[in-house]
Amino acid sequence: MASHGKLLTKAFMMAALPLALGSAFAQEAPKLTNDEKAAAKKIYFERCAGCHGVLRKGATGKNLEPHWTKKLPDGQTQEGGTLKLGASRLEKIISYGTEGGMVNFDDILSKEEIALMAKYIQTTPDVPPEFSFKDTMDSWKEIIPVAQRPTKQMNNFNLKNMFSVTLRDTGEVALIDGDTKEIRSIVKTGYAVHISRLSKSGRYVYVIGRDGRLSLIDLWMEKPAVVAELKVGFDARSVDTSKFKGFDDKYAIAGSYWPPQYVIMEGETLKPLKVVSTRGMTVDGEYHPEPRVASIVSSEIKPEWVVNIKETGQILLVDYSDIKNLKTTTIESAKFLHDGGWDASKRYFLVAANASNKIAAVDTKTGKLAALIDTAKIPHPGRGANFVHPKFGPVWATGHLGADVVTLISTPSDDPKHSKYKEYNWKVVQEMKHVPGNLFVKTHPKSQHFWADAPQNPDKDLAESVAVWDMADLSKPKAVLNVAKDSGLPPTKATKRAVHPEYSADGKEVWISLWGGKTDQSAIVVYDDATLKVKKVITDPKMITPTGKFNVYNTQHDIY
Ligand code: DHE
Repeated sequence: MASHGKLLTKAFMMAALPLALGSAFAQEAPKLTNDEKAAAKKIYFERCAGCHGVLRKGATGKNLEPHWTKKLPDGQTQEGGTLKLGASRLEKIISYGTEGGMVNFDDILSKEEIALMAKYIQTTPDVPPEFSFKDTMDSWKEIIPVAQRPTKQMNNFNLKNMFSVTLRDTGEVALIDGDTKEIRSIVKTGYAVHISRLSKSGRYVYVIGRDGRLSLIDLWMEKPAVVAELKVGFDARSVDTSKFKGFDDKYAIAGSYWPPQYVIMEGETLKPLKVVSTRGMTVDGEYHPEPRVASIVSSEIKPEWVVNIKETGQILLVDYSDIKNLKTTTIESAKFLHDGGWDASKRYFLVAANASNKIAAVDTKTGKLAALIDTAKIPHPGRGANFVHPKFGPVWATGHLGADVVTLISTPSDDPKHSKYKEYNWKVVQEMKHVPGNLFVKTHPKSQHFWADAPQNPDKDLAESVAVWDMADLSKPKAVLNVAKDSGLPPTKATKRAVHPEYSADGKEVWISLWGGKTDQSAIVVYDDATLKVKKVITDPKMITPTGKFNVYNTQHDIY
């Protein structure tokens, strides 16, 4: 009886605890009007949630729950550093960033917005609504049914060399002809559209927006347009199709940040088939309510997708051969999984556990973790880049947001002429000197060059430039190309970030986005890869905030 009583008391205390905490926070938290709260919520979703999570539990960015945001003494950051400037601590962090990798928002948000956000993050986060299978189904639009779509290519474009270009702030993609450099179509897609991926056939482009809207574009139409649409959640980043022989584009999968889940659908219509939650335990054995789906890639050696769960550090191999009886292998790696790409053999998928400063390599043949490699701070590979190092053999490269190097990791190879490099496998064999703030690296099997950007570097000149190495002799000084100057666009006070190098299908050109503000003139600068000279500057009033560019052939075949 006594123990029953104790249990009841404990149960009561457990139930009362959140209320007590809630009221303590409610007393201390700054008061916001409904309008202020709505405005702050919108800014938080658009600018902060990607790194800190909607529940503010932290990932690439720090935890922003009230127990942190209200507790730190003025002048101190969570990583123990100090801030020397005036004004309140949170406003300073938001304005000027921190040495821990938080970027500055003083050029994006007004002073009033910064003050509002400093108050907002001291309040208890709201839990957004869920998005059920029915919600997904209700959102589904088959704009042009398969039977009414063309049966052959109706335009005369060289589709292999078409680029799908993210126009970030207009929620559109521009389809640009790689041969003529003409914009063939501008297609409305989701809000702050994120990435494009190709069907195995190379006919369809799948575009995912940060609002969870997935758009399917048919490149065979006279003017390529959206033929189907689906909302997979409120916030999403990744998409791919089934690429194993016999399942070619039968299914597609899209991963959502909120709610934390993935949706499996029909590949050609986007009709949803299944929604799977990713909530669960982290690799440290703690329950996490918001484990977001980061990168997804399709294996060609098994009917499986590699689905990387950010906060838990679990890598899922989702077997789609029987959707009704879904089998999943859960591989423990490290927390904060983000972006990644294949090694040259396409057997191993290497993914950054960015805030853990590690790269995890999954062996998709055995379904096991092949290696967990320590790297410099905050690796950010995009999809990485593969080449044969003159001294260490096949390597996969990642850049870093938080360190001034590009890391080269030795990868296994079945080619007998590479057997002498076995001893280096899964080791960091070289760190090439670069600058912090790198997001994407790229090369091409037909190229001698290796490209890296630095759009998040606080220095304007560096953020507007890219670096190019000669892979035959990495000891040669790298070339630094100032893309903003090379573009010939009028100089602006705001930084025009040079971002995301992408090769043409033949590996002879490199396209770099010059990502200006929403009202600035932006451009894509096309370089001749052999001479490093500008070949063409693609600019147009409709080319607003271009960021990622996805060459059809290279994306379809995972060439990087
Ligand atoms: Fe991305 C890939 C998430 C901010 C441009 N980005 C990815 C992937 C993830 C991701 C999970 C891997 C997808 C895959 O392969 O399946 N990105 C996030 C974020 O959470 C983050 C940090 C913050 C946010 O709020 O979204 C973020 N990303 C950005 C940008 O600000 C970038 C630079 C500009 C933009 O357009 O938004 C940007 N992310 C990209 C690009 C890729 C990408 C171009 C694909 C790289 C590739 O070569 O495949």
